[in-house]
Amino acid sequence: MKRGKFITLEGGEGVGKTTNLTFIKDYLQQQNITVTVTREPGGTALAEKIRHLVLDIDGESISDTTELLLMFAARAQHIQHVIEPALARGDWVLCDRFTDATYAYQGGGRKVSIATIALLEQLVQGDLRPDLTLLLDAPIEIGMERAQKRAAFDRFEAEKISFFTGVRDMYLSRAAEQPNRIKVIQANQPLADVQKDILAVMQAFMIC
Ligand code: Z5A
Repeated sequence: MKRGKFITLEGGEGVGKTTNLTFIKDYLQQQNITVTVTREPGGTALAEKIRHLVLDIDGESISDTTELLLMFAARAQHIQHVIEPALARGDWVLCDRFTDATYAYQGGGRKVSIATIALLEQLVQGDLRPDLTLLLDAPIEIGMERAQKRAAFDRFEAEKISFFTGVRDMYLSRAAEQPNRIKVIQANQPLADVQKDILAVMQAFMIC
C-alpha cells in the first residue's frame, strides 16, 4: 500500500482554517483520495481531553513548560493512534494545526526556546513532518474580528496583541525558511479568492 500524504493547515485565530479544511477535503475526495480529517490539539479521546485542559480559560494557571509538554503529549497520542495508521493504510491526512503551531504559539508567542521545541519534535515525531502546509495569513485584527463573532474566548484568544504578533511573525519566518513545504495563502481576501489560491496550491502539489 502506498503511504498517504500529510497536509496541515496553519494560521492565527479566525483566519479560516476550519472553513477551508472542508474545501480541501472535498477537493481531495473529488480526486478519489481517501481523507482522514483531524485536528490538534486533539484527534483522539485522550488528546481531546488535553485540548480541553489547555483551552480552558477558567482552570488553574498553566506554566509555559506545562503547556508545551501538553501539546506534545496530545501529539504523541494523535500520531500513534490516528496519523500514522491513516498514512500507513494510504489515506491522506488533513490536519487542522500541527507542530508549526507549537513553534508559532509556544515559540513565537510564549518565547519558549526553539531548540527545546525542536528537541521534543524529534522525540515525539521521529521523521514525521507534513508533506505540505498551507499557512493562512491575515492581519491580526482581521482574524480577531472574525473569531470574536463566534463563541467566547479561550485561553489563547484572551492573549494580548503582542502575543499574536509573535505568533504571526514566527509562522511567516518558518514559511520563508521552508518555502517548498509551507505555502502562504493571503486569507484577508473574499473566501472565493482564498479558495482559488488554495486550489492552485493543491493542484501544483498533486502533480509533484
Ligand atoms: N495551539 C498551540 O498553542 N500549540 C499547538 O501546538 C497547537 C495549538 C496545535 C486551538 O486551536 C488553540 O491551540 C489555538 C492555538 C493553540 N489558539 N487559539 N485560539 P484552534 O485551531 O481550535 O483555534 P483557532 O485558531 O481559534 O481556530 P478557529 O477559531 O476555529 O479559527 P479558524 O478555523 O481559523 O477560522 P474559521 O472558524 O474557519 O473562520 C472564522 C470565521 O471567519 C467564520 O465565521 C468564517 O465563516 C469566517 N471566514 C473565514 N474565511 C473568511 C473570509 N475569507 N472572509 C470572510 N470571513 C471568513
